[in-house]
Amino acid sequence: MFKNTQDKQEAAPQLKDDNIPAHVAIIMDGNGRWAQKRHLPRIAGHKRGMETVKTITKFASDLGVKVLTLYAFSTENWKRPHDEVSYLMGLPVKFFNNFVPDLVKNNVQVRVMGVKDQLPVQTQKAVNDAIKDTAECTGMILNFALNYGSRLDIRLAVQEIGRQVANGQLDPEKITDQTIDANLMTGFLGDLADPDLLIRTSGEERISNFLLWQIAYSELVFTDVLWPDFDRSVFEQMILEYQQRDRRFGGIKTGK
Ligand code: V07
Repeated sequence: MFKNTQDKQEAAPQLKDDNIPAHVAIIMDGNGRWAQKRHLPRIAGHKRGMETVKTITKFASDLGVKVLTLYAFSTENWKRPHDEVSYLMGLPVKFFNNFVPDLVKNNVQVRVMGVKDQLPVQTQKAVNDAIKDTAECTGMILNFALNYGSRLDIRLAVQEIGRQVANGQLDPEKITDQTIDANLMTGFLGDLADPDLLIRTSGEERISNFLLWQIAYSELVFTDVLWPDFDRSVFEQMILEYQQRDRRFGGIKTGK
């Protein structure tokens, strides 16, 4: 009913804790716009955006979200100005230095999906260290999509399946949705691979090559709030919106 969730902020939301989306994916848009509005360089927005990652990670984990997938850098983002790209590539390093001890305290496990070998070596190291240092954590998975694109994800899966068919290891007639699920970059998430809720901030209402296969039945929720301004109360509003939707997966209501 309300598109702009800010309209609803005065009413204290009543979140139902038995219907928290297990997998939430977020397109963290609006960092550059947030900075430009303040006559700051775009990178100042990315810096603030990383603070938001910290707040929202803690909040999602406290709510009982099991997987939080964040679109940190797309395969198209290399087209941005060189200085911006190099600043962005430094963020996983900053993240590792400043946030990882807190994640361990909160039992949050870091995972990264995307093509890692095209990243600068220091970025790769920070990513691998964050994964390694949180590997024993058993709580929420904080899954960064980094140098990720969904068509690339699908193409790589098709190539792998094609190789198995060509080897004679796989009968093409036996290819199922599960075969495809298992070969996508979200395969390690098993039953949790498909987001229940996809959020995009900053007023754009596009998917922009994010998780195309995986969002087949996701609830899509958009907000005008820019990512650096996104906070607990906005996130709560988005989950409330999710809880008010009637999820049917193409069938009819099952009484849940
Ligand atoms: C990035 C901060 C959030 C706003 C959106 C874009 C900028 C966290 C990471 C990250 C990625 C992998 C990892 C640890 C941290 C990150 C990039 C940009 C490129 F293992 N935030 N963040 N990476 N932004």
